[in-house]
Parts: sequence; C-alpha cells; structure tokens
Amino acid sequence: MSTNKMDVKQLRIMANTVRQDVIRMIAEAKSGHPAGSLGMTDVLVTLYFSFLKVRPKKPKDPERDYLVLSNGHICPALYAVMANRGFFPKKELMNLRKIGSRLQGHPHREALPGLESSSGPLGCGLSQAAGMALGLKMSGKKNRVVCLTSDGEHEEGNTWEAVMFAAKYGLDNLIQIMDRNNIQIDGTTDEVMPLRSLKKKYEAFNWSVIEINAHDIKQILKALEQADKTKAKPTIIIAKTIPGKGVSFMENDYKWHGKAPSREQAEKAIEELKKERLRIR
Ligand SMILES: Cc1ncc(C[n+]2csc(CCOP(=O)(O)OP(=O)(O)O)c2C)c(N)n1
Ligand SMILES: [Mg+2]
Repeated sequence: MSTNKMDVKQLRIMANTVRQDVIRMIAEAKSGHPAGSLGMTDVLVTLYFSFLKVRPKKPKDPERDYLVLSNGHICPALYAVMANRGFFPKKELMNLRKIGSRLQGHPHREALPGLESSSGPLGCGLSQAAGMALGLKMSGKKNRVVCLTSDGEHEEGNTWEAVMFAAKYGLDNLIQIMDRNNIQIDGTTDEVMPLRSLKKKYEAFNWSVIEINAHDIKQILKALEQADKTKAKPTIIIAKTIPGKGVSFMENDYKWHGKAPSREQAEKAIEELKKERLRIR
C-alpha cells in the first residue's frame, strides 16, 4: 500500500489547493464551516499525502490506517483532501450539502467510501477511535488510528472518558490531533469554558503530548513521526492553529465558525490564496 509521500513544498501547494476548494465549496453551498476547515487543512493534507496508509481505489483495504474526524463540521477540508487524493472526482466537491449528495454537511460514513465514521454530534469520535485502536491491538494488527478532535469538544465530558480509556489500555496505535484554535461556536473557548493547560491535563492522564504550530508542515511531519514511535501510551498532538488560516478577513474570528462567504467574499479569499500560492517555496 503506498503512502504516496509528497515533499514539503508539494504539501504546501496542495494545502493551498485545498483551501481554495474549501472556499468554493462552502460559497456554492451557501452554508458550512470555514474557520476550522481552513485551520486544519495543513494537518489533513500532511496526513493524507505523507502519513496515512490508504488506498483511494480500495477504501476498505484491511491493512489501511483509519482517520476518524470527530469534529465533523470541518468535513469540507476532509472532502477536498480526499478528492485531491483520488477517492472521488473533484467535480463532486460542488455538491457539498446538496440534497442526495454523498458530501453531507456532516460526514455520513455509509454515503461516501473512505469515510470511517459519521460525526456531527461533538465529543463522540475519540471514543470510537479508541475502540477501533483497542480492537486492532487485540487482533495483533499494525493499522494506526488517527483521530481529529477540536478544543470545543474538550468542553464535553465524554471526551475525557475516552482519554482515560485510551491511557488505561496503552493505545500506542492511537494518535489524537486536537485543533487548538481557541474558538468554538459562539465565542472563544476562554470566554465560554476555559480549558487552561491541555498539555498538563493530558500528561496527568498519562498521554504522550506534543505541541506544535500546525501551519508548519515540517513540525507536523516530525510530530507524526514521534507519535508513531511512541510505545505503551497514546499520543496527542496539540495542533495550534489559526481559525480561518489563509484568508485575512476570516483569521481568528469566531464568527466564521459556521458562516459561508458571500460570492464577493469568496472571490476575495480565492484571490488572496492565489497570491499566497506564488510565494510558496
Ligand atoms: C454534542 C454537540 N453539542 C453542540 C453542537 C453544536 N456545535 C457545533 S460546532 C460547535 C463548536 C465546537 O467547537 P469547535 O469544534 O472548537 O469549533 P471550531 O473551532 O471548529 O469553530 C458546537 C457547540 C454539536 N454539534 N454537538
Ligand atoms: Mg475550536
């Protein structure tokens, strides 16, 4: 099974492509979640184009790695990455949120091959991923499970049950990547429910913790490599991101959590991203 590894420059270019796709998709749908989608694009691109063992044409391959998207609302970025990776035709991206579409507003695993879980109700993905990781371990299998979560989900109790569970069973085949973007639906996490030091909390729960700037592809690659080598503990990569990354008027503004850009705003965003693309080295 190929991981189809891209180099760092190719990953940066792909992330720019995906960001443009995300803007076009959400603008066309007239609804969706741009902030988290743009914030986690670098992570998703690095996972699918350099780390995860997946076979787009054989999505149920028993040797594959599993990606569980717990914060389902950022699925536009996942869909765009999957389409660019060859899971389905890119033109289908424009069907986001349309009636009967395989690209539902929140992921529906039975609708789209390659999706490993359905999500939308927050706080459930880490339990699902931990269960998968335990099952694989008990079967003596080498497949890895990567679970993307958000900081908003850490304001929910069930996340912490999964955190305890994964540590108890020493799930070193589980890597959680948390989108630490400091926002949730209607404000900053500090205003709504302060999370304080997530690093200290996870260490206290006996997880291995890595904190990174998740817009630096080299840091993402290094963290994944370290997580992969860690034994006897699950790893969390606390991915410090800028919500809305790459679009100046969206960056760090929680109001873009779940709002579509107008046609004019989308054009401006694409223009900015095209300029940024020329600067990629
Ligand atoms: C169980 C549950 N409660 C509430 C919601 C409504 N909701 C959707 S997104 C969201 C904010 C979650 O924060 P985060 O995932 O950090 O948002 P982001 O950083 O992507 O803007 C909320 C409360 C939900 N989807 N599921
Ligand atoms: Mg958040």
